[in-house]
Amino acid sequence: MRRFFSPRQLDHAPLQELHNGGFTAYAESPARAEALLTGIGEVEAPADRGEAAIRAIHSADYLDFLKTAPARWAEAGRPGDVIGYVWPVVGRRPLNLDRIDALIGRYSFDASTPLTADSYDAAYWSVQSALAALDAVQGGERAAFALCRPPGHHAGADYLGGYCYLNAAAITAQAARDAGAARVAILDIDYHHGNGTQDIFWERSDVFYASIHADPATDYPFYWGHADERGEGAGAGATLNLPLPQGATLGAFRQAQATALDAIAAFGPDLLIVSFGADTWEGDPISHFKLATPDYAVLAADIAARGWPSVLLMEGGYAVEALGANLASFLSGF
Ligand code: Q9C
Ligand code: ZN
Repeated sequence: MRRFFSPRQLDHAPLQELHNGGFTAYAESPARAEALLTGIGEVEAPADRGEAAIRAIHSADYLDFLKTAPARWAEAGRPGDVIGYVWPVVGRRPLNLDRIDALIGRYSFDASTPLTADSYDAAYWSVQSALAALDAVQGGERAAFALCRPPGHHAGADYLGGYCYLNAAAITAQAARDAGAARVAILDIDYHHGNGTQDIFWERSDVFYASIHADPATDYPFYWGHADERGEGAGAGATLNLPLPQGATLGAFRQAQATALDAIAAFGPDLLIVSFGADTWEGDPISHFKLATPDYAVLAADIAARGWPSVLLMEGGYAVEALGANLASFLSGF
């Protein structure tokens, strides 16, 4: 299987995040990418396909914010990376925002996702890796993998969060639509709900979003991913959330995935995009499912058995020592 990654994705390296009431070392580290690379050997660097596909998903003002906020932060005399401390209450008007602290509140939803001077560029190349994988599949490959890092599924059209800045899965889905795929499905099997992806396609019937994740009653991102969220308007029924309790093992996860795959089959996609997170692994430091390394091959084989052309994208996974083996297991199953 062709695999894509750009070394420029390593440049993004926030120092710390606000985690459970204190600052801790940033979990979404460049070391993650290095570890994932050990599991897959040689990778291809993606070509530069430009910003148009990104602009098809993310708003112009948000992209401008991502590029200019680090300099504004420095101008304000702040140390370290851009990080928020005030957020608008839902429905509150974003009036003439000028101060950097107001802007980061407007364009983010948590304090675990610092923005650095290198973040946009690294996220841009993470997206380019995804678009290269899409091109490979459109060129006839059965499946292709992109080592997306920073990850993407928590980022919305105009907000960052959950270690995510640009939503590679959403951008790839839209790029596939624009290249002629009539119906695209996204299967999200990261431990966390992909709130950004859900928000982006919430009212659309042409992109089906199915996610298996920790119940938001107990886990981040809390405000999205409940089972009764099914989409609205034209998108009613085109979102499927399958939350699982903490402690879930392969049996429950595999059954939920079969439910998701059946729903996707009923939808009838031309292309499948998989948001793959290895934070479902039993030893993950911030997550609470109990999948074992060989389980990923089983889950991947179940997906592959459906026969859809598939673009596989990396999302989370924070047990650095196990990432290579878990990714290798997943890709071997496919
Ligand atoms: N105390 C991805 O896996 N921090 N993002 C949670 C819990 C944010 C995970 C803090 C977790 C984001 C792509
Ligand atoms: Zn995750």
